[in-house]
Amino acid sequence: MEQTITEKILGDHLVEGELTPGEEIGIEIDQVLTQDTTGTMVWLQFEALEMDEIQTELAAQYCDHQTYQFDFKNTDDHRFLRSAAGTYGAYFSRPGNGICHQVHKENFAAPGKTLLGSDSHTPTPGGLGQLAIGAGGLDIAVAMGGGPYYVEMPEVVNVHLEGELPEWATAKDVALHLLGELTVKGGVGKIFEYTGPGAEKLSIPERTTITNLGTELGATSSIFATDEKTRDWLARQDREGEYVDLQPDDDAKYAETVEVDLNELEPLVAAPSMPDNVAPVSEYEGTDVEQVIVGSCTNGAYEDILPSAKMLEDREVAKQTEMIVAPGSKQASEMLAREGWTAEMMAAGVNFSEATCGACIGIGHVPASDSVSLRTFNRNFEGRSGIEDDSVFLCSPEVATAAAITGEIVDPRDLADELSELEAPGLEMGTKYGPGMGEDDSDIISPDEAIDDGLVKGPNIGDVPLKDGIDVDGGEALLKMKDNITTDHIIPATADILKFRSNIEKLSEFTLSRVDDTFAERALAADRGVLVAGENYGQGSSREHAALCPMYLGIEAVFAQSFARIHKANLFNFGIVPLAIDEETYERIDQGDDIEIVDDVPAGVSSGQKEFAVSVNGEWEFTADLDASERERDILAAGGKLSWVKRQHADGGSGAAPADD
Ligand code: MIC
Ligand code: SF4
Repeated sequence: MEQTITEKILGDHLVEGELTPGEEIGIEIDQVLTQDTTGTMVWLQFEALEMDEIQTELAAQYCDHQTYQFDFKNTDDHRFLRSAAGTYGAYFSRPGNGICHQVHKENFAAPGKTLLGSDSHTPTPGGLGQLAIGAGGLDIAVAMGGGPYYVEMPEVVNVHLEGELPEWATAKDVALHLLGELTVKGGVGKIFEYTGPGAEKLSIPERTTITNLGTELGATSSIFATDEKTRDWLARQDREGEYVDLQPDDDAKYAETVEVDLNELEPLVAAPSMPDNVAPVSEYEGTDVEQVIVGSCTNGAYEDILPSAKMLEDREVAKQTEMIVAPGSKQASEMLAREGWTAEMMAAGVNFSEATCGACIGIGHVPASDSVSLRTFNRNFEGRSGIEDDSVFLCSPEVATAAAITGEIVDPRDLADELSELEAPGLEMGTKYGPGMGEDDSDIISPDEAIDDGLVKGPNIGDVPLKDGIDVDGGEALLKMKDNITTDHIIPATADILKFRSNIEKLSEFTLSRVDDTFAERALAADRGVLVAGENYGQGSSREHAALCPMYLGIEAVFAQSFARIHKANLFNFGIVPLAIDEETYERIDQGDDIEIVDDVPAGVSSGQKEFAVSVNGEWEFTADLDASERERDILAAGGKLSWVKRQHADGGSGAAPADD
């Protein structure tokens, strides 16, 4: 049968199920990645599963989100992560070496392989033909132990690109255009496969910007075919041998096709505070800008920053504006520095940061109150920058730099008209990538180089809370929330809170504080309760803490109109029942209502019951749906995935070991 690229890679890795959209499949994972803010739980869970060695071909631990180490707790986390990587056999990328997606792309991403990562932007190396998926930490721990990864077989969508990007339009604008058209829910249950003559013209850094932003569409993953550009890019990283030719078959069947004519794209922005709030830059022209940041896992490559450097040559950052450049990796920083571009940018007034996520989640460079910040990042959820009423625009490095030069939002095409000598920088690939690559990289400690002296746990590294079985009958609707509640609302990632990622008891005090700062206290006092939400509950990051902390506070079920993919899996993994409700029911429920699930939930979960009768204040009833596979039901019945895997071990089952073909 004629196949898409996705079907080919999934077919090669399939250990359970069939490639029918909507059906659950189990796939073998070749590579895993984890980072500092989700990694501590991954390794604590790996330890709790009593694993002694990594079973995947490769595992890599990055220290990238909080590298400033403001607090010993962060430094303790990094030390623990290094000890875990050494103990169990993972590569360890030192703090400051760069953002996981960028560094993984440079060093390990390989076409045709599967990658599972405890970060939602794991699909980034899809631009190199790798099938990469983001998941919760517990799923990573199990995959690292050799267990298959289970996911609903997505629909494969063909994004057919025609034409060529005009001057000043960039790969970021391709992704923003799609977000504007399809919204942050548009990709749920889908993989986007980019094809057509327009796709062939894009370089690898441009492709990976697009696959990175596929996450904001809610997509399971995004992928490009491989070609000479892929081979050339791998060769630049000294990894040409890993090239694999990957093309969709001529008559491959896609669930739908989205056409994009690159010639028609123009510079765009995502206005505050959602990545799909997209408009042409010209709509906001003249808006004062106090801060500009270029970098992140979306636009942090050498090729993303070079246009900014070129635009700033012989120019200055406007006096009323601060410009920060935070490259995505040390490789990018080093290349810019060796070629003199860093000095040029510094002379123009740029504040150069180390290669870190930092500002993307409100760690450093928090915008001033009542100010506009333009960032080349992928998320502008309200409050994520570290200040509640923020006003963050997302855009390309070109649009960001044009604003830095003028101090206000300006269409770079208009600026070029005004400044006759300002030319569109276009794309220029680096000449020398390195110097350190792969195992020779001084900032990556290979499993062989590790000084393996067991796990080193500081006082902030807590235990993984375990739940045994489910005992769900409802409780007070402790919070009613709107559509598109992000995991940044559920567990913010700003510096003051992030340091408790390894200490669930403490972290849970901040649960849903961005929606209602009395929530955690009320939930603890109530002992048990439920949450109510609109569409796309839990969108955004993969952080399992957004399920773990509510579980710790006694949340038994979430009633929502729909759920984001990774978060729904995390709810199952921590024994919280995700129940779907319709809009009418959502409108009728009030915060504070007494929600009693009339049916016996443990029995219904185990017997495959799909609809559950629910009574509100003993006055009216509705039906809520449990859309779960048999495996997800077993996980719920066990009280969560950790207990489920442990039970399987005790029963002599396959546990985290791979299922037989
Ligand atoms: C994000 O961009 O929100 C993060 C921080 O990278 C998260 C991971 C986390 O919460 O630790 C993600 O995208 O999964
Ligand atoms: Fe880091 Fe931001 Fe990318 Fe998340 S989205 S991995 S915080 S740079």
